Amino acid sequence: MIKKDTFDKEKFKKELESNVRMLFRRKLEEATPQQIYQAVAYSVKDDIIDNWIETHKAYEKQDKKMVYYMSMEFLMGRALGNNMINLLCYDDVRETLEELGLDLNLIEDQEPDAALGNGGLGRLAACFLDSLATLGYPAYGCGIRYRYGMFKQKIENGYQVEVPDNWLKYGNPFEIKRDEYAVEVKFGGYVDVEMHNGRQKFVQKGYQSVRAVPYDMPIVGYGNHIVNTLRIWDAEAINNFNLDSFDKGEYEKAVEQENLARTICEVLYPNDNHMAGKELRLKQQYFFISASVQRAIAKYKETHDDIRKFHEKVTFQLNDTHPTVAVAELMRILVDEEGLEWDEAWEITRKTCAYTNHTIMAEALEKWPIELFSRLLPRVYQIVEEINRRFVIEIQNKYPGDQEKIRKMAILYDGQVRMAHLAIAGSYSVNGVARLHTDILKKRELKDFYEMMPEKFNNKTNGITQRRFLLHGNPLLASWVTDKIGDDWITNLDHLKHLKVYVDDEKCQQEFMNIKYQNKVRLAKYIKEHNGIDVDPRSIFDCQVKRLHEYKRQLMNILHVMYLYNEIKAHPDMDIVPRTFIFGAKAAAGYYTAKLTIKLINAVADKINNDPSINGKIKVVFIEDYRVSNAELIFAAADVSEQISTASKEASGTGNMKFMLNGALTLGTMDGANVEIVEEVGKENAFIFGLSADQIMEYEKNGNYNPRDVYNNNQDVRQVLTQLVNGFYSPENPELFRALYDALLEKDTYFTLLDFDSYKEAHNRIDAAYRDEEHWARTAMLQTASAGKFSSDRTIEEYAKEMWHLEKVTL
Ligand code: B1H
Repeated sequence: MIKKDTFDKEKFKKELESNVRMLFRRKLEEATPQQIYQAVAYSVKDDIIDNWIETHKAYEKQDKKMVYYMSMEFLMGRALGNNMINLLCYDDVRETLEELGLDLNLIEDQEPDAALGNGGLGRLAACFLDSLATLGYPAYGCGIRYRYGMFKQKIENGYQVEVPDNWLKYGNPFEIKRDEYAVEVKFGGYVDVEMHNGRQKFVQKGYQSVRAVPYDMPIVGYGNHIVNTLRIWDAEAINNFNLDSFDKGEYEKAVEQENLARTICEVLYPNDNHMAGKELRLKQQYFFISASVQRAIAKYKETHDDIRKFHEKVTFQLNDTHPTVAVAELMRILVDEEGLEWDEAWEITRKTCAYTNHTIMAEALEKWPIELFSRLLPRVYQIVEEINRRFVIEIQNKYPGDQEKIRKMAILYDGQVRMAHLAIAGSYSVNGVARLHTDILKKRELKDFYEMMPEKFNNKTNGITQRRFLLHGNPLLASWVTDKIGDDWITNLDHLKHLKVYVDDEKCQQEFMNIKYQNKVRLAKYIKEHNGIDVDPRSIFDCQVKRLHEYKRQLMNILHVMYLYNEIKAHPDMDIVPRTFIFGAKAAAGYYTAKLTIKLINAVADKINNDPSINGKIKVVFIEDYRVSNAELIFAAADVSEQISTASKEASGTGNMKFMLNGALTLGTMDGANVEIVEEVGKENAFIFGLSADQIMEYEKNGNYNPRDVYNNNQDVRQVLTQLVNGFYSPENPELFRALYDALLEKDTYFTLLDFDSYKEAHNRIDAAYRDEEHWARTAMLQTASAGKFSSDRTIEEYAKEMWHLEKVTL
């Protein structure tokens, strides 16, 4: 790793001591680990501040175009380690702390994850911010400062229990409250028309409002002195109580506004790939979008006088449809407050906004009842109506007399506001997140829109930041790679391809597998501490970590484990390579089937791990509270990466890339970015199975799949299904898993039974392959060597060049 030339150990120690004294009135020796974490974090922040100021000065001076990445979710994880890595002082700080008898790993563990996101969509936003800063692109992340992030998961008696995530309990040393940039956001009331200088003016009256207050978090670029900003908004009550002067009506309104302010940012909705449809969620969306758009316009106007050129300096990237109200809010401000004509405002809006689609799951499609939308956002709704009216005319002009097109494409239809349609109509770009996903959007989900405006559609295959998921998460492999090929890979992941010359080198193979082994020991230790389970680091670590969702098919994985267990019991001498099946997953709090699947995994784990007769041939581990920080340990230790979604359902996946980067072999369907992973590494170096997206979509269209046919013809499937309802894994309640059984036999929406045999056969191939140590080592190394494409640096360069047209800042 490039060393920072300016690091002064003694100065750092003094700072640390002084921070502990200032913050906690203690000496370093007396400080708790949490207090030491805070003190280190403040020292690191001190290192960041000047660069942060300079970066923003440079942006202003060079007047470059800026992207605002609008997202309801930023799954940042921990900041301290990442910031030190990007400041190039990680090793120096580690050594300095060692001299003081302190262990940096333990100090890092004091920091709560900033879990302001659910899963892939939120983590993608975090990786993008890292890449934007590292590449030197002017960017803001805009989001919500949830009081409570993603819930903490406890496993009690095998069941998931949700515990509030009070991540701000000890304060957040990296954030800065920017009260000076607070703005007002209005909800409800009605719209009045007033005449101003002979022009109609639409005024919202009788509303409730809150004060949106931004908190800024630094986003440090890698070794380039650039510090961008993640701006997350908190809500405060707008009026200070002054009881004497309030009449009854005002008093009630004040109380209501206080409540509104308290509730808006209270908690992240914990649904991945699912629309909650709650009024409070829409309030959250409008809250942070109105605040962000108001600030973006105010900032633009500080240094520019022609609002008609707004889109030349600003672009809004909408992270799925959740921030789509930005289209209407920008129109509202341009028309009502800046006094532009509709057509001018619409042209600016369409040139400012761009929309990324992240899913084709029907239950995730955002539609708001017009009743709710118009009551909460009366003026914004009028604007949506006008956008819709004009859009429908456009459709009619293109397809005269075709009522069907209007039915399918209108923004307002059937009493609902269809947010994806608003996003497409109001954007200059619509992109999917992997090639297959974008193709499905064009051919099926958004076919009508693609035919009407093909020029808007494009693909941007997702990526991940190697700074967190290799350099920080897997220091052993990171320094091995650097030893072999130099450290250019840290900012140019394509360089990993230079590892290919080593894949047949026996010594390198051994080194590579030895590092993998040490990472497995590290994870085994974590598992022992957290689960009390002994796992053998020489067994195959077979991992599936991601949100729990039926389409991701954790159920298929555990059914296969149940099958394997039956086989071992039936053939005690069966020769199989010992395997540790590792799961990590949170289920949305209200998702019954998902929660029952967690209980099943834990029930299977209990039985198998405690059956001495199988000699530890297989073990099952459910890692509690899967999150960014423990994910880093899992990716580094994995041999096999389970990416087994029903083909066509996983838009991209990004965990697949993190595993690949760390040398795990993919066991997967031809879904999402798996397709491109296989393309990079070669089909012979992955374990691919199952129906293709086309085959699945054919079955869905024709409705001609009957899971009972599989049940009737497949003895293994019959046996494991029966074990769901005969008490084999739940003697105290034999019917416990009935709902899973019924779902599989009645519909099997996600083709679990139909793919089961092919999945089983792929597992057999893994068993066989692992026995050839040399070949496995070669293949594992090849994963890392072929992962170059999957850097979020590559993704962001594509967004910046092909869509946003950003220029890099120079410092
Ligand atoms: C993804 C979501 C998502 N797609 C609704 N859609 C949400 C939808 O709270 N909600 O309402 C939250 C999340 N998340 C994921 O995005 C895809 O499933 C992954 O395949 C993809 O890799 C990731 C990033 O593009």
